[in-house]
Amino acid sequence: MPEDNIEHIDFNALNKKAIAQPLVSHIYTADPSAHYFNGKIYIYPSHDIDGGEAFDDLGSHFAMEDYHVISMDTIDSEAVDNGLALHVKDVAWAEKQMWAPDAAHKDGKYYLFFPAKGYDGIFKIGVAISNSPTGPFTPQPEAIKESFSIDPAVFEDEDGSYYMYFGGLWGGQLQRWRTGTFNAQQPDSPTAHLPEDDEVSLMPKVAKMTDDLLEFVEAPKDIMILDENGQPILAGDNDRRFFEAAWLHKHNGKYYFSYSTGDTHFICYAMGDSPYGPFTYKGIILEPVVGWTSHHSICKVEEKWYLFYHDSSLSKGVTHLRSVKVSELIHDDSGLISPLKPYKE
Ligand code: FUB
Repeated sequence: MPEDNIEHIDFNALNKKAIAQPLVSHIYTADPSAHYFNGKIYIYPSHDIDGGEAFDDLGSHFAMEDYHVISMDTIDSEAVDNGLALHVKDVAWAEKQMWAPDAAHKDGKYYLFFPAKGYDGIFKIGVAISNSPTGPFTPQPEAIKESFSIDPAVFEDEDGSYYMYFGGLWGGQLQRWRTGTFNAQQPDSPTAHLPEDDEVSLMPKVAKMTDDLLEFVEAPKDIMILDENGQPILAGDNDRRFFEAAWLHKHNGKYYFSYSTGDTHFICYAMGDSPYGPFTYKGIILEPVVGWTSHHSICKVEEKWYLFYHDSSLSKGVTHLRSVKVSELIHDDSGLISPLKPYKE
């Protein structure tokens, strides 16, 4: 239910049919990266504001300036806003657009990974450190070397290795890096430099992280998303190709790479046997929500899995004013994920 039909939506009726309600309603939150650290749930969302920027397909209206961490003692308890965790004015290399972040915990320290646009108009990914999961976080003076684009998601594997997945099309600029350097031509076009429909789609990136989680060990690589015949998903396959919102979780020894299809508004997933892929497309996790974007995370809390996601129901459909929600996610006996409809029929 992207914004095309917003004027026809009865939001009171829709909210009654929603499978979940916003976790907090005093601020707008989006792009929730949820983690279970030391027996408590921590959600690292974007903090949506109306920054007064006009709507465009580069996402200029997503003018976020800071991050707040939301915590919950249990999945049913009240969600608490822990206040300012990091502001763009404290990040030397970043000018604006603090988009979807993630976090990791290692050796008693907490790491906040975040994309932002530098003063040159190019998205990079930064890291900030705290002794507390809720911050405040102290940013590194520079962005992670060889990082680019948006939507970092950091996965800790069972052997203690950490990997960052990232990338996003259109305003997320992934298509501008096809040759390995930033292509600044046609700066106002969200779709310039994309592959043709019959070419292989742009794939998300992965890089293993250094032991101190501050840099990449290796140059970022493509992770391949394949169809049921083992062929890479094509750029024109808009219902299945990667757009943004990378996430990785592991269940019963299998790696699940999930992502948003952007302009077709699905959260879907692909499965593989290695954190580097390849991953084979398996299906939809979440049908479209109200609002253009869909972005999620998947987190195990005790013995159950949960999907954290957002929609724009609280703002009555304003695309850049979103609210984080959570719903239980079921893996069936064969390991497949049961798709969720965000509003009951
Ligand atoms: O919140 C800004 C951007 O919108 C995120 O980085 C994307 O994933 C989309 O949700």
